[in-house]
Amino acid sequence: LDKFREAKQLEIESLRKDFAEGRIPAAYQGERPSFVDAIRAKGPGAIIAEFKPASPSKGVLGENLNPLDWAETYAKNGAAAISVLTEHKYFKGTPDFLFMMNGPGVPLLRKDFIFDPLQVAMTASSPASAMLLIARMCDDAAHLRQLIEIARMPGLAPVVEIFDQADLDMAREAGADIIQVNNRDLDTLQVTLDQARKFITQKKEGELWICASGVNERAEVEEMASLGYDAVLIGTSLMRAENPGEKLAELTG
Ligand code: IGP
Repeated sequence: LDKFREAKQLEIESLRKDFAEGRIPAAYQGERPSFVDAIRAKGPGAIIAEFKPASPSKGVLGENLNPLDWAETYAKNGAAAISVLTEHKYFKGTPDFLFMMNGPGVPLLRKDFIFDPLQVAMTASSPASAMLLIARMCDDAAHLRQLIEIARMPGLAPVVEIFDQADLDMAREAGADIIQVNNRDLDTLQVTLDQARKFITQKKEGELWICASGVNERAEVEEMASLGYDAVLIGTSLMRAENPGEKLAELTG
């Protein structure tokens, strides 16, 4: 995770400078459709469809992609929410995607490496409904709690990603209520759905759980739904599909 952290340093420094000099972006004034309600409305195994032009594990996934076209395709074919990569160096994303993909009205989840309160505050100036916070990028539970609380102020849903038991314990201690189990080890890039199978046994009443990474087929979505996952987040297999709309419809069931 260190390389991802490092990729954000310049951006954080420039945010600091902007804030220090009074260039504080206004909060987004439009509607933020509820991320949690949209997932609950689709029932267990709702699909969060991800848009990313590239990834560290698979390299470039597409050239000159039109973010709005993808958002419309995802909206039309049953996505409960759309995950949008805004990280530039490894995923070829930009925060502009959040504005470009806002049209269809499906809640947007900002996917990036966010561990500084200013990055959280900045997200409030975009139309995102939710944002990813990776537990282990934080120094401790108090740090994570601070990010969670800043996210909630303008109505953004904080999604806390975990890889192991210590992460889950930290997420709970920090007051997280949306837990995302990442099946991909971000250091080795190895994927196993056993991660998702193992942790879901600890789901508590009132929490929303998301299974992320390595899901390719409808049967896997059904298994995750039956285990208790409220949503399954799918990126690569949609980005690489011959016909992403058809693939999403098939995954949605
Ligand atoms: C998507 P996949 O295997 O469907 O492409 O996985 C998603 O889980 C992944 O993009 C992701 C991610 C992240 C990206 C999960 N957590 C944290 C960046 C940062």
